[in-house]
Amino acid sequence: MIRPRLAAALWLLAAAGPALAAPEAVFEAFEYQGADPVFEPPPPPGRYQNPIIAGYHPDPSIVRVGADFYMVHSSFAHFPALPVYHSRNLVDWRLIGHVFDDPERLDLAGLGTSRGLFAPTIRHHEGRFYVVGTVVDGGGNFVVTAEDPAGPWSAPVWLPEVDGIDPDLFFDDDGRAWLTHNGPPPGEPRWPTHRAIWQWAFDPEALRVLPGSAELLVDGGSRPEDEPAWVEGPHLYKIDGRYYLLCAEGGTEENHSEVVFRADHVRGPYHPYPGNPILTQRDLPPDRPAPIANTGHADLVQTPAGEWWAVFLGVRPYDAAGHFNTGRETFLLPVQWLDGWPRIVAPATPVPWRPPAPRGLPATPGAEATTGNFRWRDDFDGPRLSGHWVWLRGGDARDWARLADGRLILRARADRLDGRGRPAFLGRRQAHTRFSARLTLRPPAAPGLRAGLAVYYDEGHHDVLGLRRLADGRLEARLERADGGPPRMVARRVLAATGPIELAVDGRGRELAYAAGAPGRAEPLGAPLDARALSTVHAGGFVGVILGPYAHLETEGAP
Ligand code: 6LW
Repeated sequence: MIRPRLAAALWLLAAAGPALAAPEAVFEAFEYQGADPVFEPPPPPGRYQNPIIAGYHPDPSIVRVGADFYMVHSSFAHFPALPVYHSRNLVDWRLIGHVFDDPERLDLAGLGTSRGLFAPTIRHHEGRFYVVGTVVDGGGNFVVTAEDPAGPWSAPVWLPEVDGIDPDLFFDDDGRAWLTHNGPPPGEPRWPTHRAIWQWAFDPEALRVLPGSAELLVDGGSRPEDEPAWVEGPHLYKIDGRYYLLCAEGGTEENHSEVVFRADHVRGPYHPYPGNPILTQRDLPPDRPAPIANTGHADLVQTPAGEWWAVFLGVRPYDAAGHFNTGRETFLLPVQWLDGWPRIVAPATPVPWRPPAPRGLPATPGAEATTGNFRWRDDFDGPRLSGHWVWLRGGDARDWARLADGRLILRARADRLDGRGRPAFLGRRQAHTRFSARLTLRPPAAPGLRAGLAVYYDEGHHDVLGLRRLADGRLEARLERADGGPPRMVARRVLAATGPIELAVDGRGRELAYAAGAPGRAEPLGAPLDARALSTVHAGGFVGVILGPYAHLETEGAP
């Protein structure tokens, strides 16, 4: 007989919650295979494939140090945050780390998926790497430094004086440094999307801006009389004795573009290039075949041989209405110089899919397949999680995820994908419009455990193909979709299999087809779903789809 006190203590222990008692889901492998027709066959020798990084990697910023190129990207509420890539030849890349991988140093709790880390800039000066960026709806603008861009990076130093987003750092040859960023215009905005570019003197030792040093560089954009939208994403360079200021303009959708200004002095006045924009695809018909669209937000880099190249973001829509689920990706093109002005793409000219590669550059050691129809498989047998897995809103994934004996074990959490918490979910980026992903897992046994595959755009837009035990012990596969509201059941089936189960999703442009069953014998679950529900055009925001294993602790009465 249990004495009342002990019984009460046991009850308290149980009621203390899921953290103690939460069941675990066991995943054996995840395999992803791209199948986009534009990537077939692979490019001929001497040419490279655009995008250079396929799948959501927007707002690229690039720096060269000696023979090495480093690139960073926005990552919003995904964590680890701000991926860092390395290359020697600009076309082959390897993920070497993240600017933020310590959950103690970045608070993303409660943020919308498309808030958090916007547009960083990476620069190098006297042996130190600097990244400046913005945590939107969080700490605002910050600077971090590192000796090695693979990390460790310092704790962020916040720049409370700096309003707005998209900070850039520029080290002049006279030893002075400047922080240039997007902010509100002086006075009342004259049109709803009226923004400005501001500049502060920056102290690279104290890591702060000089109080009172802010000056206005650009008010409104390249042709203010046209009321351009969202001048932002500034990057400043000194080339042949003159200052060049590149900015994104037009908004990050179909009117996106890049414009350039030039000045004889770092503080201006900055004059717009009469031939602006220097990059856009908005002047092309939306129903052109295999479009690359929404291009803008560029950063320039010079090779050791003196050639200039631009990295920028673009998207690959799968229909004439501009839908894409792969987010904004990173593209590369050479810069042409015309009368002392840089140009990335001539007017009304499509961004080429396979341009000639930069010449004379060495191979990238350990290069990964970051474009083309790559296959990516994780058997969960490494010592730690691959850096290509991300989770939502920071925190330490070791609280709920671990690797053991070649398996990934997720401790189920009550946090749901349609909330603003930290669900037990690991996602990798969807890098193709046509793709196939397969997740193998053990059938869950514990009551209340739902384990499966999530295809996630944001808290309002995602699919979950999950397994759970019914009260009678049978195993059910159930497909749910959230499209602007709580998730709704789309299809379900009782599975006869007793061993491991394969959950599959096949992307086919506008369709997402789900299947479940014994490995290699998964059968369709319901009719294919409309992929557009998980697109940026439909859902809004700045991210792309990520997909992978998910474990949820269902509470009484949950759908
Ligand atoms: C980024 C801005 C932009 O801060 O989109 O395309 C915003 N340009 O510069 C979010 O990525």
